[in-house]
Amino acid sequence: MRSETAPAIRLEDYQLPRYRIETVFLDINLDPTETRVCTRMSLARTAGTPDGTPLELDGDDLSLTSVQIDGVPLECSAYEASPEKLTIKAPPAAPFELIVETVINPSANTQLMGLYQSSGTYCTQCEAEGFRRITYFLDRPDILSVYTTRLEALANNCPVLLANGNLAETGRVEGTDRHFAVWHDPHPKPAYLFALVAGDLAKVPDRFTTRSGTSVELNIYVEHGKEGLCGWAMDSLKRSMRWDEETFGLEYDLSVFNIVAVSDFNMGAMENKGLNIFNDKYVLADPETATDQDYANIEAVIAHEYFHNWTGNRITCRDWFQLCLKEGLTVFRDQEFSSDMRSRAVKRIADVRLLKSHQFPEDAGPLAHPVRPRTYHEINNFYTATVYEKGAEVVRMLKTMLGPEAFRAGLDLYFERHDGEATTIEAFLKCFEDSSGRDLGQFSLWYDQAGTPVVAAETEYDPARQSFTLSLTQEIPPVPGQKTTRANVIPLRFGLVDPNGTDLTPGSVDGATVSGDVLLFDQQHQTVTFKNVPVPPVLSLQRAFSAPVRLNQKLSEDELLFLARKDSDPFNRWQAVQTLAMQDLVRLTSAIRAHQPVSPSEGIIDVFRSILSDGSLDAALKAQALTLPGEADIAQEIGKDVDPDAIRSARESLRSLAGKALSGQLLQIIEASPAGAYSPDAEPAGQRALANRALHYFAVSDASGVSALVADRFKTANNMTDRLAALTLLVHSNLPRAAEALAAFHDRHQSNSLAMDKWFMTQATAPLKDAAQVVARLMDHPLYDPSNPNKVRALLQSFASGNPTQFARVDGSGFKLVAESVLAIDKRNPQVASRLLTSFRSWRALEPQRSALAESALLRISSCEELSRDSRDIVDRTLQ
Ligand code: 0A1
Ligand code: ZN
Repeated sequence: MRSETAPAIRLEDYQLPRYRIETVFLDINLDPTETRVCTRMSLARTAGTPDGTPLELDGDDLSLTSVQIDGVPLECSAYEASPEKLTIKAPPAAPFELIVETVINPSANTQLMGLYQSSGTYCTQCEAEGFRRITYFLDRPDILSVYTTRLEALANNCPVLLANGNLAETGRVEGTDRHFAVWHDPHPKPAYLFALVAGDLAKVPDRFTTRSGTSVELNIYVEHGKEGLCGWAMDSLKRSMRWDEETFGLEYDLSVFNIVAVSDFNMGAMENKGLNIFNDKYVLADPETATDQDYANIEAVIAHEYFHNWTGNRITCRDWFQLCLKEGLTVFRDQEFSSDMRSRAVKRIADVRLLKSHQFPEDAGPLAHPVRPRTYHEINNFYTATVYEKGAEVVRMLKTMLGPEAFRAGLDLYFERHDGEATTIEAFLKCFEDSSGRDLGQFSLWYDQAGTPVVAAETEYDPARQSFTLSLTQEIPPVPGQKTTRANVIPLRFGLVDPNGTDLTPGSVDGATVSGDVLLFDQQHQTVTFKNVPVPPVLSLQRAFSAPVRLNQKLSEDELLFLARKDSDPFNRWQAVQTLAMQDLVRLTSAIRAHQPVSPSEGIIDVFRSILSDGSLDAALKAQALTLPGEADIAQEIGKDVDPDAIRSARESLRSLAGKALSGQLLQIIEASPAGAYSPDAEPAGQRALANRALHYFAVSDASGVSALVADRFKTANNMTDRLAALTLLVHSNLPRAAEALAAFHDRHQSNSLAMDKWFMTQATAPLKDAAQVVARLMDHPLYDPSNPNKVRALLQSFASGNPTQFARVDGSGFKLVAESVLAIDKRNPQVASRLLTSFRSWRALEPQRSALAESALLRISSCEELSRDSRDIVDRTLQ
């Protein structure tokens, strides 16, 4: 464990590698405590490397057994070895072969980086810097090598032996009870894409024929007995493969594509070449144990990892600062895929909700960083909402600005020009410049400036001139370490909506470039005049959330009510409802804090009523429109001196008003919820979402028999979506049958670890005053396992980030519980600990009493001398 603050790595210090590794032959002899790794690599100096330049290979917690060059063991004086580094002092001038042997202990690897065991199965995680925990190597993404991997293990324990690429050979090791497999991957790749899996797993096979006629073997490997849970993942994989061919002309490039599901995994999944390794949560599903949201997540994550084959693997990152090159682009691609599979508007709303609830607070707090950071201490802490989600928004803006054809031409050029390379954001943007003839210099600021731009918009209609004027101002709020900022180029989709709800077509526009419905706002202040506008319109701005900015548009309540009913852009209809609700929630929160009587406004209830009875809207969209902004979103809107209890009371008062006022309509919807066999398709999922949203409001109405209705829905549910929705309502509203339902859920699902994660999470997110004690007690539950990241996320992470009133309790017990857990987990798994620690990131926005309590919890963590590099980095930045 390294307790010191790691040195800063800076983008400006990037240097080309001094050596390259052309081929790698790995011979891995698997054993739980003593795995022997023999690595044979062909090395050559890169042009310009002077004679005698030492070769410095990265390691992490390694133990060296031998080292040879061109078949000759090295004298001790010719090299230096430590667990973190192997230096060959004076390597030969001509290309040479280096053989390095290390011994590692997978069963003791609790960090889940490098080679580890999950339920007895050997597996690896090498991104970002895990390969150096297997062997000494130039562990950086711009070293691209062709890998051959020989795996050897006990034949009985590990009948399945997998690595990247195509299978080349298998056999018994004569005179032993061991067997081996050799895999060859012809595509040069960085070490972070290396993977192996060995164990006793069941195989679910299928095939896919590419559009050029190659038949690809597809396999999903899971624990025995779980074969029946892979159907949706396999179907999603085949749809992803077809979609990438049809949408981007990209075909798969090996004869086999393997997916392995493991239960212990730090993140969602990993795109290792030809051998994707998944957190089993993103593979396994059936109606009994998975919700509609789980099905949608599986579809998206399977697609995401598959799409990385081109955006990430064939073209990779030159260095880790360029992480968004593969992640932003791949998230954009998976979002597009899901939009095509489902409703585009509903998907957009869900993505924007995620962006606003995760990325906006990150960008507004101490952990803010640009989409392409310029410096880091620990790269594992940069797998963030900013790199992923804002990174995807930047790619989407590029498409919005250039238009679909020029965007596609730029991407085609990117694949043509950079296939087989490790490259940069500059090279990516250059492809779009070259294909479109546009200058993207100003656009590139989106990659380099942190903070969410705030756009203020004011309008004025001049009836005499029949002109409509829009005044725009942009500003980036202060971000730690960012001294100056420049104006971004912000593509704003818009519509001038006439009183009938029809978009007007203005005669001409002064003051901005407008093409179609996209206006480019690229100065600090800009005044745009639309001419020949016959009637005063209502401006619908930032349609489809065309740029990741906060919009301050002065719309009256009447104008918002109008857009909520009439806007032709479904996203902005939803947005208008959210804005109306948010304004009311902020007003109610301050009334509650000032001990004034609260009375939610009736306007929003009328909107809900008309949305519910609008036959042109699909159920999923109605469900989204009826979902009030979350407590954390309201906190963010308020910005400072935040009191989570007041926010919750405000939200509950609005919910209760809606529940009472609309109870008749709500009950009808609940009763019309889909019956019969479950299907995960978007349409019935949308109906379930609406019915459960209706139940959520109905539960706080005055109607009689409410709690019996919820309890009955729990009992009679034929799928996990409805069962979990009812359970959550019972527990979170502390209804009479809550304990009974929790016990029933436990008994029904105790043998299914993923379903039990929902049971832990439901209790951890209950806004009840004993939640911290309940969480502490559940940490001793026999099914809770602190070494399983999914369990930590289900219990502790969901408490810290999904239960704002109880995490930030005025007695400090919530902060204390999480801080102590961070310290305990940090010893075992720094990545999981540091992620949990990020839940403190908005502590300065809390009211003084709570923020003081949060600060002392953070100081307690900071004072620990044994802190991992990951947690040290987060705690230092959070406190700065
Ligand atoms: N590249 C993966 C995410 C990932 C990142 C890091 C990991 O370990 C530290 C694991 C997975 C993706 O984008 O899906
Ligand atoms: Zn990714």
